[in-house]
Amino acid sequence: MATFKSACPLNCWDSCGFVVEVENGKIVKIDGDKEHPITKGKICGRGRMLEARTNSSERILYPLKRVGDEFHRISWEQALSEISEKLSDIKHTYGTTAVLHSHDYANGGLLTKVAERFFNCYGGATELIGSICWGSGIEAQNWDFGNACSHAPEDIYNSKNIIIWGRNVTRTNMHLFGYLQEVKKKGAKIIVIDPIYNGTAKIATSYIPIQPGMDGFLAIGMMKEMLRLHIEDKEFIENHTKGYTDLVHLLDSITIEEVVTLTNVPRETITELATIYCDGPTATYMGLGMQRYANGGNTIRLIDALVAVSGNVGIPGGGANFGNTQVGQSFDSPALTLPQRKSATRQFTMMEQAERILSATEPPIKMVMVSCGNPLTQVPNTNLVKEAFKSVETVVVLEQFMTDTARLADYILPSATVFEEEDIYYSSMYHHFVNYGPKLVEAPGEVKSDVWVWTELANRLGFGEDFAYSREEFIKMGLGSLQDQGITLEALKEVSHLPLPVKLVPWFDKEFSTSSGKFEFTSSLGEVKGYDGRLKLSYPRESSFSNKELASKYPFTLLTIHPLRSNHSQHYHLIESMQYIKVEISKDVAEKKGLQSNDEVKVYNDRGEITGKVHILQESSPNIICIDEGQWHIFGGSVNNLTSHEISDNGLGSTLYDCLVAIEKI
Ligand SMILES: Nc1nc2c(c(=O)[nH]1)N[C@H]1C(S)=C(S)[C@@H](COP(=O)(O)OP(=O)(O)OC[C@H]3O[C@@H](n4cnc5c(=O)[nH]c(N)nc54)[C@H](O)[C@@H]3O)O[C@H]1N2
Ligand SMILES: Nc1nc2c(c(=O)[nH]1)N[C@H]1C(S)=C(S)[C@@H](COP(=O)(O)OP(=O)(O)OC[C@H]3O[C@@H](n4cnc5c(=O)[nH]c(N)nc54)[C@H](O)[C@@H]3O)O[C@H]1N2
Ligand code: SF4
Ligand SMILES: [Mo]
Repeated sequence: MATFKSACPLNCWDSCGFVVEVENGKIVKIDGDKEHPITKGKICGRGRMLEARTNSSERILYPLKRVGDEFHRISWEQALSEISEKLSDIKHTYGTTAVLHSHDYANGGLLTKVAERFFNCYGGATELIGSICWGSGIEAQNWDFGNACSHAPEDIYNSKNIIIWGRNVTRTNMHLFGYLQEVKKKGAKIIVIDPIYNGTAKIATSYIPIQPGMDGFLAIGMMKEMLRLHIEDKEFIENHTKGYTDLVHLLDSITIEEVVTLTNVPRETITELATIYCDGPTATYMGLGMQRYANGGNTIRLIDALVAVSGNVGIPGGGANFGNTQVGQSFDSPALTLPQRKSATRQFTMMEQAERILSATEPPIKMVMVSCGNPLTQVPNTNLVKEAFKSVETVVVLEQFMTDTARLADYILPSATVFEEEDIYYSSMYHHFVNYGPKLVEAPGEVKSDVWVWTELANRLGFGEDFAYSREEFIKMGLGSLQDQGITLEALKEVSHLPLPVKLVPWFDKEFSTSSGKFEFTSSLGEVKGYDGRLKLSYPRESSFSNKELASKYPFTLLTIHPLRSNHSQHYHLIESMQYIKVEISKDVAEKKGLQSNDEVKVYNDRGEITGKVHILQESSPNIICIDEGQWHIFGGSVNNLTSHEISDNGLGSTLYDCLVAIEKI
């Protein structure tokens, strides 16, 4: 038996370092790397289960081709030549944008970018923009700060108060939870704002249940109180911001009583929160849940404004921590993706991909290639996604397992897992370390890496010279100028993880990346893009405030949050106890509908329905139903049968949690 350092590839805040045991060419155990400065030897079950994922007897081992309702094993030669012929024919008949590359970010490896290189060299496929995950919030922070940057994890030691705002830390960001436990002992105040009383709320100084989608109003209420009490940071506002008059005008347009009604948060609590914010340093850790609403961009912008008005921008222990895109920006993406090589382009948003597949005419979508994504369970409005994917002549899916998306494919190409190829891993969500993952075992059957597939297709399509590089050469290409600062592949091989040169306290110098160089309450980037750049009073699309008629038919808000033991859809098939739909409901819903634990229920709206077993939430806002996302169709999913594919206010985010439903006992 031998042990090796490796890295978690899963799409997660934490990007953990691993220690992996290998015996007789097989992965036998995965543990945490104690020497990793942030993840310190602790990993979660999803990471440990990558052993089961890798060794699973359910892995797809050979290229498969659909014949009628069945899949037949074919050779790589047949798969690659048929797919490349189709790509070539489509290019000549319809143009390259008749091909859609559908993906998400299921693997945090640098070389997943090689897919983009392939489509750019092909001539430019239809590409997906925006993000179901965090699109609204990232765009919001681009408008306000010019970039979305978080403070380094250890900076939390400088915080007097910590606001966990819509982030399910115990489930999704375990190392932040470790830091919270530590700073709590040293006296830091922790406040959790969330419609559901979650694991983090259990250790909080106070828990504030909020009406879903109404966080922006809470931020407005706090800012109103700051101005009333004259505790705002006048120096920062005066010297480093743009559009403050517009903000004051907005704050004056609503009363504190209205804020109380809209948020369900008592007046005294709002005042107390305002004083806590101004008696900092106060760090705000936003989650992604609260921006998956039609007003999601405006919500994050109002919270950014609150952090700015209270003087918590650019100071140690402060921050409007959402994502940390400066991490990914450290790499030389253009060197890997060659954007200059595409001569045509068309963009669909991730959320609207199904609708656009169905409506596109010039050219129509003739082929969809899926990699690192499972759109049939993860993209909103599953029924529409299914209709769209079924309507396309050729669907090619690069996959490890027979997912809902793979089942709809015409060709399935078997993909390698993290331990079967070398790569480097990072996450633009939280910390700034890049981790090395060596090749530890041979891939089973005829499994190949995605890079190998793109290379073989490129060879057949006549642009093989752009792919005549080894994996190591590709990694070095992506490391770019980082190599001059000592972040080389050789160094990573030796020490397993290295910090990237990012700002540990972003905006410390108060030089913002906006066009004015200031923090922008009124956004010039928003205006350039054709939006009103001012902050607003805005509501979710599906709520009693914005659509009374819909709310009388479907009175409850459905949240479809991330599962504890699975990373999205990636673990359900390996954990038997998870293979059903758990319908969590707030106590008032149970009372109103006469429901008890374990009752069989149907949850539905105009888009679809799902059936499952009731579980009553201990504490939450009223009118809440919660079903974890990611469930496979064979086990009763997907909950995205119920969600909407409409986009958020700033155009780049989803409205997954902006979803009204009804519930009935079966
Ligand atoms: N176990 C596990 N961990 C994961 C993942 C996973 O699938 N499983 N996925 C990873 C990925 S890709 C992501 S994007 C992150 C997401 O990490 P998080 O943002 O922590 O998780 P979410 O499940 O998106 O939702 C977070 C919280 O938002 C709350 N929420 C919903 N609506 C509102 C609202 O209107 N206001 C407020 N204040 N709160 C609201 C929910 O109750 C939930 O507690 O997690 C990562 N980590
Ligand atoms: N209702 C609802 N829907 C959601 C969310 C929600 O909160 N609620 N969350 C959204 C969020 S935050 C996100 S990030 C998305 C995630 O959406 P996805 O990224 O589509 O979700 P995963 O389940 O991680 O599926 C990825 C697939 O990629 C495969 N895969 C893993 N590694 C590789 C690889 O190296 N190569 C290839 N070719 N395939 C690989 C896996 O086997 C898996 O089937 O889901 C979104 N959907
Ligand atoms: S899923 Fe996240 S917390 Fe779990 S091991 Fe991977 S990076 Fe760490
Ligand atoms: Mo995500």
